[in-house]
Amino acid sequence: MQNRVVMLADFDYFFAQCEELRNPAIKDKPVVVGVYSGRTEESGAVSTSNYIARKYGVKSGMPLFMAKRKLEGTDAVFLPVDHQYYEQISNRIMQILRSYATSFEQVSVDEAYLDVTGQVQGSFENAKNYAEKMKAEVKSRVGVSFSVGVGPNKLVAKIACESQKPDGLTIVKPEEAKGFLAPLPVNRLLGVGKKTSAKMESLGIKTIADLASYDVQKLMAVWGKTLGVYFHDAANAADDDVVQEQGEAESISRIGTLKQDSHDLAFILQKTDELTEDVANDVTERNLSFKQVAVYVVLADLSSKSRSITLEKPARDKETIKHYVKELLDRFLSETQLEVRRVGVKVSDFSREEPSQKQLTSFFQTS
Ligand code: TTP
Ligand code: CA
Repeated sequence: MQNRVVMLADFDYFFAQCEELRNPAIKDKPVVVGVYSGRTEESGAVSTSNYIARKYGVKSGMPLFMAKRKLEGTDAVFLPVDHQYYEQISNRIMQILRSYATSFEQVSVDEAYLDVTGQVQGSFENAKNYAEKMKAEVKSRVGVSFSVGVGPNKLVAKIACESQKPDGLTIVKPEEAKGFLAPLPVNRLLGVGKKTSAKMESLGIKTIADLASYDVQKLMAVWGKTLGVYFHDAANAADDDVVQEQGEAESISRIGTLKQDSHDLAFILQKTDELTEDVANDVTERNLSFKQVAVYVVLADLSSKSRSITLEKPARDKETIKHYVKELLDRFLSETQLEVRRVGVKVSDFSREEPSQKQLTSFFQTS
């Protein structure tokens, strides 16, 4: 098998960086984003903070009153979380990152894995330039910085990424991977929490190197076959978990308002063609095929209707969407006298070739 080149992108101090983006005036101050529980003005916890605030000892999960105390006498800015806004920014970045990868796996609002083996011809030298280009594009188009780890698999990419933040780029070649992990404490591995690392320590296992050279049969005797083998492989920098999209979107849609209410098919199609362009781009970027095309219409009396059609076989192109949107709208307009105010285009019922391997990472996320 060809050497894989896997990247992890992790956005820097994400919620706080989003706040700086919409209000650059706070950039040079400590910025703390928190969830206010509402009981008193002070109660709640820190979600994240920018790196200036971190210098004063502010940490995620810390009570807000404690963060306030640490930042006393500074011009710190405290803001409530605005998930909707962070998701918008995240979606814009993810869309760009997705276009850099053969397969793409978003793991949270601010983290995604990319398999770029094909794009860089398996070369870690090329991967460096490629990651720099990707970082620069996101910086100039969205204004957000992030850190990247590059490795021969997801496990190494993730730990590489953590080793240099913010705005980091850390590359670990396959032949360096074991040595890179060796001195780190075992709790840097996914799935090794407090309890497990305490147990490992009692067996004399402190570093990943200790774990890598520990007898796998003994690990299996303590943790069972699946976990024992996993710990052994992970410590040896072995991980064949594939990068794949999780929880695929069920539909892709766009909606827009007409410049003026209308019953004219040609006029309405100008708008739906624009919307279809966006929908089709998303479909292509996510490497999907759809079997259902739908239009959504809000009429002048503000009532809304939708009409859909199921195709005989999956399609993936813009012209197919345009064709059926026209047919659906034409039929719909013949059924009503009312003018149209807003229109939407939606495709759904997706299919895609996907490997169906049970993943260890999902095993940990659910346990
Ligand atoms: P992280 O990636 O852990 O942290 P970060 O992006 O703020 O900082 P960095 O990656 O530069 O170290 O988490 C991503 C977002 O998730 C973070 O911006 C806010 C949110 N979050 C919480 O709401 N509570 C938490 O306890 C943590 C750790 C994160
Ligand atoms: Ca982050």
